[in-house]
Amino acid sequence: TNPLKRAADKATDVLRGDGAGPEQGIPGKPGPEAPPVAEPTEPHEPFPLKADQTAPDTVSPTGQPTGADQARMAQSGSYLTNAQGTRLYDTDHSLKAGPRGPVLLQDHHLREKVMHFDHERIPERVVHARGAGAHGVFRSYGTAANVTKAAFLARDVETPVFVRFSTVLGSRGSADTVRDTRGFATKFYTSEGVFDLVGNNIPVFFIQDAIKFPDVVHAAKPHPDREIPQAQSAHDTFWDFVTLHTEATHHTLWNMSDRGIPRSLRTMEGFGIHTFRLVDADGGTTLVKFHWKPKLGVHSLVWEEAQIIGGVDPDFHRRDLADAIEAGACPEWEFGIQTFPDTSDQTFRGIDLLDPTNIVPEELAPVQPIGLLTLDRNPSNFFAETEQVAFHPGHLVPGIDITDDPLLAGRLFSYLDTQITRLGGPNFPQIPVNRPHAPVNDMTRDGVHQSAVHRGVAPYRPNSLDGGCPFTAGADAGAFVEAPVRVPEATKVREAPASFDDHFSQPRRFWLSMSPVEREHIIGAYTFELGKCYEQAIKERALRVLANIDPELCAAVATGLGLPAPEPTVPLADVAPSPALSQVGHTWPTDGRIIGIISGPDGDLDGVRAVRQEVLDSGMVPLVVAPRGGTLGSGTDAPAVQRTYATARSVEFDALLVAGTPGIGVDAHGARDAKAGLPTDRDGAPDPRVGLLLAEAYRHGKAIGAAKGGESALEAAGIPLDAPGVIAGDGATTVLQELTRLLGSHRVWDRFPSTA
Ligand code: HDE
Repeated sequence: TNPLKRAADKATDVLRGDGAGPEQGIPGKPGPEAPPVAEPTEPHEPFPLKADQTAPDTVSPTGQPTGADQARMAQSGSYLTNAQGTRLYDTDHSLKAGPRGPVLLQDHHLREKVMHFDHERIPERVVHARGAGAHGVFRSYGTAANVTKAAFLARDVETPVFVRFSTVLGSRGSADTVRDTRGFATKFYTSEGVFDLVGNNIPVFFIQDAIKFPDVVHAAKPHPDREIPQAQSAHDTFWDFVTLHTEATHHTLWNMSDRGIPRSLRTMEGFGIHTFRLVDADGGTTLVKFHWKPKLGVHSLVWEEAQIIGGVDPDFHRRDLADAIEAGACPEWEFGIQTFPDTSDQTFRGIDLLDPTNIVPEELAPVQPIGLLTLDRNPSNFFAETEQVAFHPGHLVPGIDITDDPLLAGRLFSYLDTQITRLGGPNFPQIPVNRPHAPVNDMTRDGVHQSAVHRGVAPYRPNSLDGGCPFTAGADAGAFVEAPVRVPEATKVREAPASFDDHFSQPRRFWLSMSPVEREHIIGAYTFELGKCYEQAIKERALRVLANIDPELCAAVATGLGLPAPEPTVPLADVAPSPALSQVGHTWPTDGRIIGIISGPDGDLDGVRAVRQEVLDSGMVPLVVAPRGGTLGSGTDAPAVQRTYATARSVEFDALLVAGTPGIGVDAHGARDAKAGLPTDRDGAPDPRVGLLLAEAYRHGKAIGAAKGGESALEAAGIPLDAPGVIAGDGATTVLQELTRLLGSHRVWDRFPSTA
């Protein structure tokens, strides 16, 4: 069933209960004619509890277990109450001295309701404020069991998870498709406590030392005077910082590549970035880097699409994730590790593993699959779950430990600290989405928002009054014991190691690994972003950085900016490309891809029906686009219309198929036929918005098909029928088969100039 239709039905349900006068809702005082419609029509049982919302083991003052009951308290019973559980007869009118009289100060319900509302907002995250989350399950293959004793990585173990994806720079209400890094944070509710992997979709970071984090974030956030631009890196302070601070070069290059504008959260890779240390049952250690590989492949938008979506559908990624899960197309990622020997120098093939601006190419250390993540349940309350979830790289379990990456060290401090401001105190682990699924028996007590009622009198150790309880465990009973790593004897310094000084060879490897079309996109991104800067000196400095990555890249961007290309200031690194870094040249599953089927009342309606069914059968999503809403044609099997020419925009579709004549729709104001505004010599031309749909899809390298006369719409849009990725045929379903084949490569890459 179509999630959009379900949403519309829900909305209708909500709208149905109108027409009640206030006095009709007073229990015991029903209105003369109508029943009290303000009451729920169907009193229902409390919502079912979620497995991940069980609380620490505590008791309430009445001796009743809390936690489970607390979650139930959220919404239970059939009647509206105040926050103290007292039933209310009216929540729509303030208490007044007569209907036209002054509002009375004694209205305690008004006071409570508005007081709570006044405090509904909490500070947004200082970074990663804009996010979308989902619940899921992680199934371990057991293939890492020889390198880690972590119970959740043993064979065939299933662990509940909550994942939050985010952009970094924008505010909570900013657009999803801006050019930015994406957060990919996973909370594993393991049997040994919570493990958080707080990663990104880019495997390297801007800085090598946590002490630079306030600097990079201040530079990238909106300018402090006017607070613009929102959620953008295309401004002077960002480029000022990243060109002066050249260790940011590698991450910036990834941002300027297609990785900075993912097609979907479901088609992003994820990376733990830092090198972690796994510990096996015998105490043996292995260094690892964590990877998430999406089953659907790694796909991106093109920049024009990203910009259009920012206005047309700022919730594009959030909606896509929720719709896919609701439709049962649950996104999956394989969890993988690159493993390295835990040597004293912490390097692998000359690559410093403690430097978070480095990757280790997969060709040198393959990513070994160790489990599968499936996101299968949307949050039922955004604030309670996605907003209040609190991640922390220090949430570790036995078998997973940290290394001396100086960036990670600062994070271990920062994430706890920030929750105190954001979530209002130290008891955020008791918020349902943060509660461990393992028993909690700690000795922290009290504090703001304490919701546990702890037992016992001796929250200290050693004690005799609580019988010495609780006991500490040894490593053999599942305790987290730090790996006994030797700390080198050294002098205190504020310095980085010399191995952190190479800022250009890894970016050069990335550039050399890109296909021509990906390079073209990178050039376009730098030209756009630097073109938005006002300061000439910053543009010139940026070109000097680019010259040290690659002269061709530098020259192309310089041309776009109208500036001379400088010479490199360091010798160009002699590095081999890593083909695994390119997103182009593979074939991927087409699950969940969106096919727009354009047709009018005089179009190929049999074709529309047949294509719709085939799209559904192959696990993709058909959206019928027609001149008007309702159904296309009449009769019981008339296809329902999901988008009209007024509501459709090309960016939503992965491929378009015109089935017969598209016809003319009503214009955006709903007042007249769109054709009415056209010059008379355009008579007979299709609706101009169909032309825009097709022309944009063509420009963005999308597969386009036409059947049974739909070709004329393509021609009117200036699309050559023999162009790459344009399929014209007599049978709509035959055309669909070709489109599906093309979708396996995500886009028709041959249509981009660099490959022509
Ligand atoms: Fe974060 N980061 N970060 N970060 N980070 C936060 O924590 C911080 C870094 C990442 O969906 C904050 O709860 C410092 C690297 C994600 O809730 C804050 C440093 C990586 C999220 C914070 C870094 C990340 C955050 C803001 C430099 C990739 C969103 C609110 C040492 C491996 C998590 C919060 C979510 C969030 C600090 C660097 C990823 C302020 C000091 C490197 C995915 O604590």
